[in-house]
Amino acid sequence: MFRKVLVANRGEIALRVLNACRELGIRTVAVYSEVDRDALHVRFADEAICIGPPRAADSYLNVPAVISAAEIADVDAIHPGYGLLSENANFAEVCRASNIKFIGPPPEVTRLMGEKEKARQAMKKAKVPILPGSEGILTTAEEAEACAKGVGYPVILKAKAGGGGRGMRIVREPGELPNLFHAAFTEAANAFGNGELYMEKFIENPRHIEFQMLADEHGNVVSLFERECSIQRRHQKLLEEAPSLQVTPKLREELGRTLCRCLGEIGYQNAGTVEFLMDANHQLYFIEMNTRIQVEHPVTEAVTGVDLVKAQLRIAAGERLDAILPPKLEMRGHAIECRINAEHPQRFTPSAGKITAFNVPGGNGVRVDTAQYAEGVIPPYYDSLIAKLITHGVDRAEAIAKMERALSQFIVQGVDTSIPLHEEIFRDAGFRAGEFDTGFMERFLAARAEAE
Ligand code: MV4
Repeated sequence: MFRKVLVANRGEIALRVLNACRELGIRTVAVYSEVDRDALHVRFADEAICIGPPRAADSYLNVPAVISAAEIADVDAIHPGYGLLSENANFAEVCRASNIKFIGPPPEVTRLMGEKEKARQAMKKAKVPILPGSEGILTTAEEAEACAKGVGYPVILKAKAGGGGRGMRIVREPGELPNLFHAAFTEAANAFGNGELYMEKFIENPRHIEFQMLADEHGNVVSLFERECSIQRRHQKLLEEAPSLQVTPKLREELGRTLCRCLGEIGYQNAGTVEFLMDANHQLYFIEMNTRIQVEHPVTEAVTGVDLVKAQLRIAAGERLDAILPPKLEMRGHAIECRINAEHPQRFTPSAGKITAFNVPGGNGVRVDTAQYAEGVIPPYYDSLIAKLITHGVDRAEAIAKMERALSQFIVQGVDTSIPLHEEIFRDAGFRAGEFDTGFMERFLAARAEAE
C-alpha cells in the first residue's frame, strides 16, 4: 500500500479521500489555496501545503504547483477527487513522468473518453448500445444534413470535446440544421478550442441512469449497478438514488456484463461511471463515460456496502478486485442523496459568506459528507456544494422518510441553501411515485412559478 498520498482537491471530497487514507494507514498531504487556510481538509491532513491564490486556475488547477507540492512532500500517489484535475490526461501524464501514481485510469483511457465521439465508437465496437447517429466527426453542414436524414429528426449536435451539456444543439427540422451546425461549431471552438461535432438521435425528456464500475490493474472488472440521476437542473444534479426503479434485474445484469467486457477491452482501470439515457421504451443508450469518482458515489456505497474511495486506493496500489470486494455483490435496500448547495432559492446563484449556525442531522441510515462547520466561510471562488445528505433504508419509502426527517434537522444559517427546494421535491406526488425524467425540475419550477 502507499506510504503517503496527496489529495489534490478541497471541500467534502478532499475530506472523504483523507478519511479513506487515514483508515488505511496512509499518511496524507493536503494542498490549499490562500483562501482555504482554515478549511477542514487542511486541518485533518498530516501535512498541508499552500499552492497559490484563491482562484482555482491559480491553485487547485495549477499543475506545476500541485506536482511541486507532491515532490516536496515526497508522496507516492495523488488522488484528484472529482472536478479540478481529475479528468485531465495531461496531468496524469505529468504524474507518470514524475514517478507519482495518479489514482485513476491511465491517461490514454482518460483521453479516449474525453473525446466523446471516440468514446461512442469504442462502446459501439464493444456492443454497448448507442443511439443512432454519425459515425465519426461531421465536417460540414451538408454532411450533417445527410446524416440527419438517415437518423430521422429530431437530432442533437454535440461537441466531441464537450460533455456535461455544453456545446449542444437540438435540431428539430431540416431547415434549422445549417444555422445550428455553425452555431454549435463556433460555440465549441470558443469553449473547448475544438469545434468538431457529431450527431445523435435526440431523445425527448430521457431519464439519466449511470453505472458504477471498478476495474483493477490485472484485467478484472465489476459493475456496482446503477444510479438514477434524472433530478437535475441545468445539468447540475440535485438528487440521486439507487437502485433505479426503471432498471429491471435482467437489464441490470445484462448491461453490467456487457460493460465489464467493454471496459476490459478498453484497458480501463480504477473507478469509472458509464452514463446512459433511457427512452420511453426503457431502452438504455450510452452517452458518455466519466473517468473519476463522482459526487454521488455514496448512494452506491450505501446499497452495496463497498467503500469506493478505499477501492480506488487499493486498486491503484496494485491489489486485485477479488481481494477488495465481497464474493457476491448485490444491492441492499434503497439510498438517496441530496446535494445541498449554498445558493439563492429562486435564482440559484451561488451564496457565499460566513456560516453562523450549522447543525448536521445523523442517526441510523443517515450520512452527511461535508467540510463545512459553524463560523466557517464559503468562499466565492469554487462550486456551491456545501454538503451531501445520504439516507439508506430497507426500501425507497424508508429512504424518503429518513430524508424528510434529516432535511428538517439540517440547519444552515448565514447563507441561503437548497434545503427548502429539496423539501419541496420530497412533497411532490410524481417524485414520490418515481414518475420523473430529466424534464422533471423544469416542469416542477414552472408549476411553482405559476402557483405564485
Ligand atoms: C442527450 C439528450 C437527448 N438525446 N442526447 C445533456 C448533458 C450531456 N451529458 C448529455 N445531455 C443530453 N444528451 C441525446 N441524444 C438529452 C440530454 C440532456 C440531459 C442528459 C442527462 C441529464 C440531464 C439532461 C438535461 C437535458 C438534456
